[in-house]
Amino acid sequence: MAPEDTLSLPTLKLLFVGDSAVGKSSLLLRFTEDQFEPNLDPTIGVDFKVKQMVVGDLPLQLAIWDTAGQERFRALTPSYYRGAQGVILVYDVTRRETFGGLESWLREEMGDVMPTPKKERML
Ligand SMILES: Nc1nc2c(ncn2[C@@H]2O[C@H](COP(=O)(O)OP(=O)(O)O)[C@@H](O)[C@H]2O)c(=O)[nH]1
Ligand SMILES: [Mg+2]
Repeated sequence: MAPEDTLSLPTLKLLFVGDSAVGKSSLLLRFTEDQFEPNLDPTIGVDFKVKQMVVGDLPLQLAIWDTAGQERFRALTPSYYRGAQGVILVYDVTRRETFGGLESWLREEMGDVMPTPKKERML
């Protein structure tokens, strides 16, 4: 797809949310560039990465937002959540507490911005 064609694509904002070091930035890098960087700096999150997809017959653009270590302090800002169409909750299958932590991410952090989330289990 030529870059000028992507400007008019519907764009969905998705966010990664979850405890530190569960693999959010790695998932984003894998999904957008099909790469794995074993020594990814925990504080180097990007604002967002863009990926074009076709879902059914509909071409669209995903803007996927990542944190830059602020999750350590549970201090994601309203601008991070604002306008998001979806949230990807991430946990580490080898650390059970990171799964338990998702409940409080949903309730305490996102309760105000997304009062009635529609949950879709992906994995
Ligand atoms: N074994 C394993 N390690 C991973 C996987 N994904 C990420 N990691 C490692 O887990 C650590 C945290 O990953 P990172 O993407 O920085 O997590 P974030 O803090 O949630 O963004 C890094 O050392 C990664 O290399 C995975 O699927 N398997
Ligand atoms: Mg990260």
